[in-house]
Amino acid sequence: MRDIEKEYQIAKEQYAEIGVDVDKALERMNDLRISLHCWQADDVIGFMNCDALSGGIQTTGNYPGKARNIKELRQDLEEVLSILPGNYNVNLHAIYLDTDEKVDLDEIEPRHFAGWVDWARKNNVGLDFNPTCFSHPMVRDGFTLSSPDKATRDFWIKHCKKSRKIAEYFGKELGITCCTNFWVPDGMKDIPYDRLAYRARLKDSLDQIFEEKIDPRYDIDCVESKVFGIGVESYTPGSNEFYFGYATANQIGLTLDSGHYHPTEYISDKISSASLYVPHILLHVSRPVRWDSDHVVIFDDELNEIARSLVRNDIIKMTSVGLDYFDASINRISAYVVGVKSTLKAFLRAFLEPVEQLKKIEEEGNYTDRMFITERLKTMNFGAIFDYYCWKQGKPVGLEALDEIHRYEKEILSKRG
Ligand code: RNT
Ligand code: ZN
Repeated sequence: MRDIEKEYQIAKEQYAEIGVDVDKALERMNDLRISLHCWQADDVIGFMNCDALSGGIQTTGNYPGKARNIKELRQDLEEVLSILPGNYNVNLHAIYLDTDEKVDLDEIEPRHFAGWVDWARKNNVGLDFNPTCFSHPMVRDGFTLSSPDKATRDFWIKHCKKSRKIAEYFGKELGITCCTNFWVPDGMKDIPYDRLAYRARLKDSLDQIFEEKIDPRYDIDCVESKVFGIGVESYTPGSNEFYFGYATANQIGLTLDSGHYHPTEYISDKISSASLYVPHILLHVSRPVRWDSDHVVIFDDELNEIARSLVRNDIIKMTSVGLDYFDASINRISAYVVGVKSTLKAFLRAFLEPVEQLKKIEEEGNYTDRMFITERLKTMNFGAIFDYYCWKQGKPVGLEALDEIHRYEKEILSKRG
């Protein structure tokens, strides 16, 4: 039998030797509120009778057990939340509305999401929101807010405005700020002739969407850039420069998705810059593989660097940590658990650094000690501390979580058609 508490005590002494207070690090884990994306459970399909995902994003795989309706989706999210330690928001897309009414995206109202508010209260989570500007017939030739066609732009402007009102409603009802993310799939497969006109229209549409001021206690709006997508390889109006400029000029939030840049660019090195210019940062923690492929987040170097960026720069408060990936080739509950646990581990590990000491060493130009201590940190036993963190919250530790995932698959997922 493992003695989790004893292992924890040993690791704690190790950390004390390099000047880290482990109990304080664990307390700081409470500052985190991860935004759990609802769309891993059903491969980004939603409940608006859409049969295929479009807009340059794709899921591959047909692992059995995907959530087919709102009941199953909530059941899965509850299962995920039951396995994980920590605090959460659940991140909804507009297509996950809860209603029998036949409404189109430009007609959605808070009442169509009242069921989610009840559910969130019951499950002790906040809610985040996204207008869904894809997988819909009004995406005209691949364009929404930047379309040359005014009727198309107006439809999506209306949808985005309605979305902000739903976000405000979530924030008011739950007393937890709703972070709303605006991402549009607009772009061109081949080389555009006029790069400016689409951007000018996108800017004008956004100006209309954000015209109404909403109390940031309820809703914080963030805009998400992307360098390219499937079918829009040559040009996206909503590039990094476009949205970095837009968010800075208009003082709204900036979303940084780890899969949305050139392969040698990392969002971990963008976070600190953004923190100087925009009021809020929303992370879409994802994992690109060669291109924007939204793989399940794992405990890799970039994830650790992202967490360090927030912790070392002390900017957790101005940041929402959202996950954004969708893998249909493995058990979807496991995909959630691995992604979230990896993220939690990365943050815990970042909290277990002697931050002030290392900053001082660096400023003194003492790069010898900087290298030595940061290398030493890499093999410290933070795993024992993480297990203790899960155990203390009454959550499954290590492979126990996998046993639970297998049980759920056998009893629930395998019975879905
Ligand atoms: C797409 C963007 C966007 C979506 C979600 C579903 O490339 O990352 O955030 O993944 O809105
Ligand atoms: Zn994203």
